[in-house]
Amino acid sequence: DRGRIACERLRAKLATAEEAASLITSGTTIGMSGFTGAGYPKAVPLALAARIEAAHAAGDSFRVRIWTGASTGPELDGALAKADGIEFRLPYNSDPIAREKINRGEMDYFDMHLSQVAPMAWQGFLGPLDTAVIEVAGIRADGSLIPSSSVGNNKTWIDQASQVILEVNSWQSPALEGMHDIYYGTALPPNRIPIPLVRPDDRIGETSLRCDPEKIVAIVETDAPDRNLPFSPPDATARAIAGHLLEFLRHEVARGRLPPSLLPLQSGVGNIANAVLAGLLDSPFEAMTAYTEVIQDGMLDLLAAGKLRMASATSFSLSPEAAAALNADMDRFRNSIILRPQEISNHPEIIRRLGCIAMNGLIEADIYGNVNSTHVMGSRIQNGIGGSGDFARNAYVSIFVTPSTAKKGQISAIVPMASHVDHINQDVQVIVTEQGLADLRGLSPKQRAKVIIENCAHPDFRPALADYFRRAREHSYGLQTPCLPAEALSWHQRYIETGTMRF
Ligand code: 0RQ
Repeated sequence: DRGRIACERLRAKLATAEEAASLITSGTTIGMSGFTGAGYPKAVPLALAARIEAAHAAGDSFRVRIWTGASTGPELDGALAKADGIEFRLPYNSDPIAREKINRGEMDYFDMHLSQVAPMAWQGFLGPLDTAVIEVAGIRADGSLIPSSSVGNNKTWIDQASQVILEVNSWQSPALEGMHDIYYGTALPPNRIPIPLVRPDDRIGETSLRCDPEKIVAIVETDAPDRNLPFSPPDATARAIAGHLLEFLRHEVARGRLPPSLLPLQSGVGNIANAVLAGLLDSPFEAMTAYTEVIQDGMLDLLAAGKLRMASATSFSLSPEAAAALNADMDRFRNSIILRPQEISNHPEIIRRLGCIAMNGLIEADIYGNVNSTHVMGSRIQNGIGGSGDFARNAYVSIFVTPSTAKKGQISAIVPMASHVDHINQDVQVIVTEQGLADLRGLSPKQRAKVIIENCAHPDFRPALADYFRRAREHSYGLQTPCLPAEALSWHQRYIETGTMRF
């Protein structure tokens, strides 16, 4: 598609994916585009993986360090992990092959707050960045870049890398142009100034990415879809969770603690988050807004129905059907969607100012409301903290949603003590399971435990939790947050040894 590269001078840099990959050397650091399966490069990482496999077959070592926005797709994390080509990865991964390598101890992974990636790169804490590999939807005549279906850390990677490789993907809708808002006003302390965003629909930047043409070493044309995973339709558990949450929001509006159009919504990824959004379709709330990280199917439905006035995010995360529908109808959504760099979509200052309603998933919560979002049995990484910490700590109200059990009922999501903590109890104000909702605001640890056990725990595990809590109150060393250290993690040990937390 010649029309995608309007800058004549840059057309001279057209190359194959193999030629582009040959410019990347072992031991270097690559900043790639990509966020929740959207806007990641699809050809160069595959060619790089083939190059790495060939090097390994010849007995040579070849591994690279990969930074991204968040999760990507099988052509990037999957292919490079399979080739054993990733030495170090940040800041978020959900690829199953990479997850396996990490949990086998064969790949180092720095799982970090998504808002902090770009600032830390600028602060120099992450080391130098050699190459940026960035997917774009097109190149304008002046050489500026039209971002694709995610923004992530692309601005920072392009600014920081010594060389830039671009993938121009003609699968991405040309109507994406104008949807993005790239803010160039960030600075390092002591020169940082307030970010001038006071409403979720404020535009504070530019619609394209700046890029020094001298740094561009190759441009590869592609025509491949984003990795879009289907959502399963909400099951009874997801619908029950959504029901409790919507009742809570209605109650907060009735009490005057939330306005009738709510406050900007943040919704995590996954089926339950999507079910909550589906529930909002039939809710009484009108003219809602979203200031969030990803736009999933449920958000598009809310926009299409006019219930959601606008949504600000850094990326799409859509099912194949929703992605096709969006691409066919992008013009309609262009004025109601803004895609921003992730340091802005997830910025603590803005989240606190706007008063977001944060809704995220969890792996387990303990009876005091400390939340583990990342590690199964305290040691096996699932995905990463992602943006949940950015939003949970700074939200107007921080909500966590989860089924009360996992692994066909063998695991309780409510445990005596979390085996790993991502969100301390002070950052967790509401917990919702299909059993019910625990409103923890203003409660002491012992009051929190009572409400969580009674409202959220599964009936099969509730008596054992209540028994633990009763004995802890009798025998604990201190009584602020009663705990029996030797027993507190025994539920996890039992699961590791027997395959069930049940007694
Ligand atoms: O694994 O499919 O192998 O069985 O975790 O669990 O119930 O499908 O729930 O998709 O909402 O994910 C916390 C992982 C929940 C997610 C987490 C296993 C379970 C299954 C998924 P299987 P579900 P969800 C903005 C916000 C951190 C990042 C974040 C997450 C798999 O929400 O990654 O919040 N959050 N970002 O079986 C053992 C338990 C378990 C368990 C769940 N207690 N023990 N396994 N699982 N609970 C978005 C971004 O930042 C990009």
